[in-house]
Amino acid sequence: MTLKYAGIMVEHREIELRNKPQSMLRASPIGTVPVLIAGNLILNQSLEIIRWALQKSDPENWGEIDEDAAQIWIEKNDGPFKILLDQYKYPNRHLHMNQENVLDAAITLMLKPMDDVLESSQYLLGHKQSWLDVAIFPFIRQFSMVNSERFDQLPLPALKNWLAQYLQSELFNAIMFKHPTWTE
Ligand SMILES: N[C@@H](CCC(=O)N[C@@H](CS)C(=O)NCC(=O)O)C(=O)O
Repeated sequence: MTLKYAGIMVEHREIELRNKPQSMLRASPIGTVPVLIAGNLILNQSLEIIRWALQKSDPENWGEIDEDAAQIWIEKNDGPFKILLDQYKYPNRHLHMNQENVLDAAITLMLKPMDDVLESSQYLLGHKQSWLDVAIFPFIRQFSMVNSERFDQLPLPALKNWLAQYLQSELFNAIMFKHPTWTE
């Protein structure tokens, strides 16, 4: 979404995680996606890609934010919330976990604090959207999709509005479509 926002053209190579192309592993041996290759530069962390794109072009100042506040959300998201998201998404891999307990933990850790913030400001860091909203949105989207009926019942109106706004956004819909798998 940030690449699109910044107007950066990329050749998108969709891969299968079970069948990673050698050229991808040569460029980025850690084998995670996304990977961005721009000449000699290879970035394999989403946040690095976001920052790189914003350095090139940031028409609505997504990068003008309180970095410390953003970092607190990112650490919570990428750390404990990601663990809960995986437990919630893949209950078969976590047979000892109870789904409702995982949901409760995710609400307490992340979803309710986000709802509280979004109750008083339209975006996570105030009245203006920033890269932070766009970075965290896909994780909340994934969480909401695990059991959408259950998610709909949760008393988190501001979070749901924020999520719906991104789901309906031109930006998301411009990039979210199925790409054919790229082959070497
Ligand atoms: N910190 C990395 C995490 C990337 C990551 O873990 N990506 C997952 C997919 S969402 C992946 O590629 N996993 C490797 C695999 O499943 O083989 C980032 O922010 O880009």
